Amino acid sequence: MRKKPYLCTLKNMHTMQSNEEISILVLYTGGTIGMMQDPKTGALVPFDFDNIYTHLPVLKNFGYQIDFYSFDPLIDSSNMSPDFWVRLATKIGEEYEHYDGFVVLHGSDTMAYTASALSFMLENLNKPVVLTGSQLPMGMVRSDGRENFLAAIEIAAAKDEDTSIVPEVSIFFQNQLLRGNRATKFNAENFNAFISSNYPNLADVGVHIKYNKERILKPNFKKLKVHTNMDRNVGILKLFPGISEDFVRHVLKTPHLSALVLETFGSGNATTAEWFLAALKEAIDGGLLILNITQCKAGSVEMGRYETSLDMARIGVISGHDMTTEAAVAKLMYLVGEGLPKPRILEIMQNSIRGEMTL
Ligand code: ASN
Repeated sequence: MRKKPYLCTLKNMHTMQSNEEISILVLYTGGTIGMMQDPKTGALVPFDFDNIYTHLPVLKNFGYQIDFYSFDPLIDSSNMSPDFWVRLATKIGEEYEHYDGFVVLHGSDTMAYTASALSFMLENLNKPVVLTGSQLPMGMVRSDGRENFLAAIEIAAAKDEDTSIVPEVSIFFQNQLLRGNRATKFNAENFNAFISSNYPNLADVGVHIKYNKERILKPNFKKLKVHTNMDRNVGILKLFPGISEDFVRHVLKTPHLSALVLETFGSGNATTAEWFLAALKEAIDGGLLILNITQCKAGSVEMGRYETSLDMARIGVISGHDMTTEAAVAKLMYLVGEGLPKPRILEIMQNSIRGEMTL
């Protein structure tokens, strides 16, 4: 689709014409997938993109036009930030018309946050944006990075006739393609590091790539709109038995706090202590948005099911339904950043706008 040189371009002249017409942009942000051991300290540090190319000459065999763009500096994804998301979304926006699909190489630690953020920032996305990474550096013999990267490329390039099969933000990790804003990193060691408990896989990869087409978002063929005003004043408060009034009140009084994800127990339950409800009510009356998200990895908030969530609903805490914490944070950053009036934000929070919740 495009022929603009980047860091390097791989092309196999011996493959089918149709493959050669497909172009993929790989955006490299850092993370374990492209790391190597620092000879002095022994710690894992990011390396130049050229090293990935050295480890994956097989990329040529796809026959696609594959271009690479490296961010500078490359980062461990623990250093990911809304500023970086803006750079990433802006780059995808700038290159959108030139490519058929995008693969984002990203550290796994905060990949679900980035995938969620991109899903909201890229409105009317009609092309694949596949995030992938690895648990072991690509340079290691047993690395999972190689398979993850190659499958992500194939998925980003996959089309039915002229239409991308997965025109949404997704995460590919160890044989599974997950909706980006439904995924969570749940395992720090296993290659199978991500789950999407509340939404089925978009595809399963074995001998064949089996797309779950019914569950993949349909393209709307509208023009891409990139939103870059992510509000930074969003917080998370995780409840635990014994949480103190002082602590809760300090969090709620954080200067400029605009929205808070309250991580509750089970189906959205919390202590019924008077001080707790009074503190939340004061904050809500003062303009704070409080969203109820369960600490459980699967299932949904159901406010009013138990007495321990009834009062929260009454004072104006809103239900996050079955959204992940990552999606909740990103959605709040996006909606508050858009400068929408509070009633409109509350309304949108009760609707799924990018497939992020089941209603
Ligand atoms: N710390 C790494 C990162 O998120 C972990 C990984 O990629 N597996 O960048």
